[in-house]
Formats: sequence, C-alpha cells, structure tokens
Amino acid sequence: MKRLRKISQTKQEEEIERGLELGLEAAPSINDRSISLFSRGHLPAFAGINTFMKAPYCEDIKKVGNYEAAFVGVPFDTGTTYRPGTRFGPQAVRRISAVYDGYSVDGGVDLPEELDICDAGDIFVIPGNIEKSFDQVSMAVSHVYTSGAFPILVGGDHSLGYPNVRGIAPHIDGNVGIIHFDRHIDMADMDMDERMHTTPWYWTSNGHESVDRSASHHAHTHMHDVGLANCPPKNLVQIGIGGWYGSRRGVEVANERGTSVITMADFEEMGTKKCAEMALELAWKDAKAVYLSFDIDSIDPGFAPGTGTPEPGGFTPREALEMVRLISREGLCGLEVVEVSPPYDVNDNTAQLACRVILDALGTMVVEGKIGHRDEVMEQD
Ligand SMILES: [Mn+2]
Repeated sequence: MKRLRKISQTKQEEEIERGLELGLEAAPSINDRSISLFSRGHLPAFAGINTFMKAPYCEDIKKVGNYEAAFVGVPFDTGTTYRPGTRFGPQAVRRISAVYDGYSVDGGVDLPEELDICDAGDIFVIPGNIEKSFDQVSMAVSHVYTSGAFPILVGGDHSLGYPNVRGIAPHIDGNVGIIHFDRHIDMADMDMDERMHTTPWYWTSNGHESVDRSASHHAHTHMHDVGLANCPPKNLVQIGIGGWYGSRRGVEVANERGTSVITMADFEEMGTKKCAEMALELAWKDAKAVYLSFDIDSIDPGFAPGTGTPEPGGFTPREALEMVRLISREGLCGLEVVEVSPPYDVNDNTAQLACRVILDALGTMVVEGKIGHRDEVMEQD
C-alpha cells in the first residue's frame, strides 16, 4: 500500500483526456465529466474493442521496440494431440483481460504507470503446417525480442515452446534456463510422426551429447539437429509433472539427458517456497537468462477446464500463482502461457487464470526492477 501511494497517476489522467478527445464529451446528465460519449479507454470493462489490458495495439510491428513489453498472440493448435481449440486462446485472454485495470494491492504495483505494454497482435501461423508455423513463430518472436520488448507469448498449443525459445535463445550470450510448469513432460521426440505439443523440450534442450543423431529424424530437413546450442538439459526444470497420460517416451528422454523433473508428488512434499528455490537454483546454474513456460493444464482442471489435455491433480490457482511470482523475481527473458482452449472453458475461468499468470509475472518483475520504469514514476524517499 505504501509503495502504491508513491507511484504517480499520470497514465490515468492521460487516458481520460484521450477518451474525451477521441470519444467526445458525455451527455449533459452525466455528472462525472471524465466519462466520454464513446468508450475509448479502459471503462466500461465489458465495452470496447479488446486488446490485452486495452493496451495500445502496435499495428506497425516495426515499432514494437517503443514498448517495454508486448503481448503476442500465437493462435496455433495444429500440434494438439487430443482436444483442439487453443487457436482461440489469445482472443479469450484478451477478452477477459478487460476486467483488470493493472492496479494490484497485494502486489504493490501499478502496471499502467510502471510498464509500457502494447498488444502486438497475432503471429500469422499456417494452420495446416507445423514446420512452416514454427518458422513464422521463431522469426516473429526474434523480432519482438531483439526490438527490446519483453515477449509475452500466448498460445496456442505447447508445440510452440520450441519455436518460441528458438526465437530468443540465439540472442542470449550464454546458457538459457527453462522453467516449465505442466502436468505433462512434453519431451518425446515425435508424436504420431510429427513434432506435436508433446515434444517441445526434446527439440529445445540441447541433446548433442546424449542423443543418437543418426536416428530416423536425421533426414528430415527441419529436424537435422537436436536442440538449441545454449539450452542445456541441466537447466531445464519441469514442475507439476504427473498423471496417467503421455509420459512414457518423454520420461525416457528426460532420463537420458538429465533434466530436472519435479513431479506433483515432489511439489506436495516440498511446498511452494522450497520448490521455487530449487527450480531457480537449477535453472539459473551457469545460465544468463531464464525462460518461463506455463502450461495452463498444470492447474487442476476443476479450476482450468478449458484446455486440450486435462489431467486432474494439478496446482490450485493460489499455488500456481505463488510459484509464478517466486520464479519471476529473478527476472525472465520471455514468458509463454499455452494450452488455453476456450471451446472447453467455463465462464472464461481458464483464460482468466492465464491472464493472471501474465499479470503476476509482470507485476513481480516490475517490483523487482527487472522490467518497466518504476524508478521514474515513484517518489524517492
Ligand atoms: Mn500439458
């Protein structure tokens, strides 16, 4: 609360002025003269054309570097092996994000004041072609990252983990750690003969030392090499893994390469603080940056039913969000939230949790001075 009182409130006033300028003055019977005739700002939350958090739409993507963070939709679900629908994820997260004004009492953060964020729109994915979409995604993510905006990548299915990291890791001068929240290990080499949403970490983590590269995929032009050079398996931490689906092949690979798998049973035993501490230690060991990959199905489907491959026994929202905040304190080079499938959602609950993961991660990083411009808008003691 004290911290919040010290933060300027200029963005609020600017928004009102802009609303009156673009949306005209309200009818005479309206006493509050900050209200405009046409809705042009945050209010009403249910009105307007939604970008993420009603942030400016960065239509000219060449200008994305004018912002400190960019919401990037990746509406791709061709990598889904069970229920589809995550191509509608970015739009659902945008829609429910309208309910939030970015001012958090428990986080002690005022996002509109402290972080310049835009909505960069969606990447043009090719629905029928996984490999071409991966190329589009990596190039687009690379553009956003090298422009200087923090990438908030909203899927889409989890096959995106690979092209997303491939858009960032090559620009980092040193090793990249990955912290991966999921009920599924997502580390098979192939699923049904393609790189699906069950495979991203096989292709991302560096397997040069332990994987037989003369194996069957060697011939495929897109799959001639396994792993990104600076994503060593020892820096990949997978949290919340468990359940009864699709782990067989991924566990073999994880064992071969020596990644760190913290199962849901491990998490229960350790609790949030110890678990986050361990994850940070492993992911940051000799690494320059850490990437956060959050699969919404890591949260129990009782809370987050709108997802492609639900698996009971996941995190409660409170556990998941606390973990996200603890992990984000050290800073991130990128954040992805994947597997929100609105056709299976109830009351936007799942999309709302995805939105909260983003807000809690951003808010924590702003408070810790990892992104944004808190120093400029906060009164000094
Ligand atoms: Mn999953």
